[in-house]
Amino acid sequence: MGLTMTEKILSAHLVEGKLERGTEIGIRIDQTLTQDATGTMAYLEFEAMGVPRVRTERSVAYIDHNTLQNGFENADDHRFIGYCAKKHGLFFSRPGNGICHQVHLERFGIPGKTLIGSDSHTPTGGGLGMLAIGAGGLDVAVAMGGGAYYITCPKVVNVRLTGKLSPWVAAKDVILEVLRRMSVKGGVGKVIEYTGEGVKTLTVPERATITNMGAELGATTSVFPSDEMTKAFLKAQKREEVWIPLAADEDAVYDEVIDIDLSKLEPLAACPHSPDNVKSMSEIGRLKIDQVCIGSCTNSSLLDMMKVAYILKGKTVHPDVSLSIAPGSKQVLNMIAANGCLGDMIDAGARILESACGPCIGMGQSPNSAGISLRTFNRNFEGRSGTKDGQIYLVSPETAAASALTGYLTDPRTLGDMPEFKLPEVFTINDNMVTLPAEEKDMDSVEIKLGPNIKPYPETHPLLETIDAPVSLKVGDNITTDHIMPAGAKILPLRSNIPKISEHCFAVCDEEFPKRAKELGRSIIVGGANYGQGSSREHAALAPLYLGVKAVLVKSFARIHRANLINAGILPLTFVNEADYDKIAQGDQLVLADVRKAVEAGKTELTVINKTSGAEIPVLCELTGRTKDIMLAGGLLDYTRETLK
Ligand code: MIC
Ligand code: SF4
Repeated sequence: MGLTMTEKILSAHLVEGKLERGTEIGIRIDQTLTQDATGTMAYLEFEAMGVPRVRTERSVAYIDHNTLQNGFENADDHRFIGYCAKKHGLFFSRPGNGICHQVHLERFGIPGKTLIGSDSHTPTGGGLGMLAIGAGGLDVAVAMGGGAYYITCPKVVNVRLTGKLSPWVAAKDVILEVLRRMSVKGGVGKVIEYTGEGVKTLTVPERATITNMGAELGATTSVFPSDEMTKAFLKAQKREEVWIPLAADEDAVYDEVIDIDLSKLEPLAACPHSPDNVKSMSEIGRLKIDQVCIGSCTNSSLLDMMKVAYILKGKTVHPDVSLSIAPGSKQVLNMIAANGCLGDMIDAGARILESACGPCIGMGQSPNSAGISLRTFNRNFEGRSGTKDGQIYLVSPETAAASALTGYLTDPRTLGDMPEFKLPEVFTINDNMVTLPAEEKDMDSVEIKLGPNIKPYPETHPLLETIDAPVSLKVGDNITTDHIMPAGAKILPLRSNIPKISEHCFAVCDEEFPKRAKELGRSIIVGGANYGQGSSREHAALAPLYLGVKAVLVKSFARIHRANLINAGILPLTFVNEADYDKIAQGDQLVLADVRKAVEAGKTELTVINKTSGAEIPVLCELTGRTKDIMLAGGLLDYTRETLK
């Protein structure tokens, strides 16, 4: 029986378990990446494990998220991460060098390798034929220390591409089409593999746009073959020697097949407030806009910037629109400065931002009240832009640029003939903003400075004998980690300070939650389907841990968040019957009697007694041998400290 690309990479890296769908497997990790918003915690955790140097082939620490230095906090974090990198053997990508995923694709990614990153868009590397997975900071810290990374052996979905994109239709429209068909929870437990003749027509940055936004499907990751196009990209990055071919076998067996004819696609937009709320331009109709933001790890490559500059050249941004552009990396910025594209953007009235995440994570450029903003980003969750009632539409750079000129959502196909945009044969290469680690013999002399805002990992507790606690919060379906632990310019500087950031936990849903949870001491959260979708931020588990949350009972979980809860020692439970969700109200007192004994004994079906209503509710507590031990120990940190020594 033939193998999928996923199975080929997984089997070459398998260290525990068998490649049987749905079972837990451990894989060896070749590369890791961190960014600053999740990085300080990850390095505190790494230091707590007591491993002196990273044990991966390549680990890179990036600074790209918290770049608005509106106070000392972010700068202190940057300095802390820089020194950790130097001491512990990591490459350090300094602020200004670009967004982690864009830079990693350009300078570090290698086909056939495994990569985990403390950022949910790490699957961008799938555009190069890597198996690149987003994870919580603690999982990344363990992998840096040489530990395996554990996932549920995924199902594999084959997206077969035929044809070729029509002029002005973009890679973004491909992934929006996949999201329209599969939804934000359609990818949970699956890897999405792209194959077919249509693959050959897509460049590596276009493939990366597609794999990047596979995160919005809830997928474990997405992967493209490594072919001649991949080789040409690596050659242009002067890294041809790392190329290897990768393709699925002809007789590979897939769990699901989706066919997409690229030539039939049209420009699409994800409407507020979910990346799968996808509509065509005609379905949306006439839409007056206030803002356009171009950039983010999804759409900030050189090719994207060249298309945008071509559309803007010689024109002026509509008087009612604010247009901002953030090129994805120093390499991109350098090259558009040299080839005249940057001048065309400035000339048209674009507000040029530094090469960083910026508005994508609410670090500036929040739209006006109820403002309509078109963005080339990957997430349009409510409030994420920094404006609570902002209306965010996700579109391609082509649609964004065309609309910035007219002041209305505009189908870029109205722009007329499209010239051929080609990737350069050689990119401008200057890695001077990547600092190399100290040599091992010098590492002891590197002193790590902690700023006053950097606080230790919160106190953990072994699993209780019995959980007898009230429901401190009940929420609905599709709760994102942006609801649980909001980001934005005001809150992000607190990422290294769990007690302080906890004060903002669930602020989007219920501002009273942190105070209430603290007063209750111990409590339980109840939620709906796809709970914890979105980012990898472990803060969405660490803040509840700090606030005394002992268990989270929901209809279903998103993959990374569930893992983060276990890592933090919070019990993840799901309803056996989804209808039982209605049998619990906020404030009810729930009891899980002798839960520790049950978990120790490997029982997966438990009973929650609702003391307030008297209802008996069957719930699932699906832990494997390893996750069971982690839960019993009170989290991954304590568990690992012992096992890595
Ligand atoms: C995001 O896009 O939500 C982030 C900010 O990059 C997060 C990581 C974080 O919260 O720091 C992610 O995608 O994992
Ligand atoms: Fe940064 Fe946005 Fe990408 Fe997250 S999605 S890594 S915030 S650019």
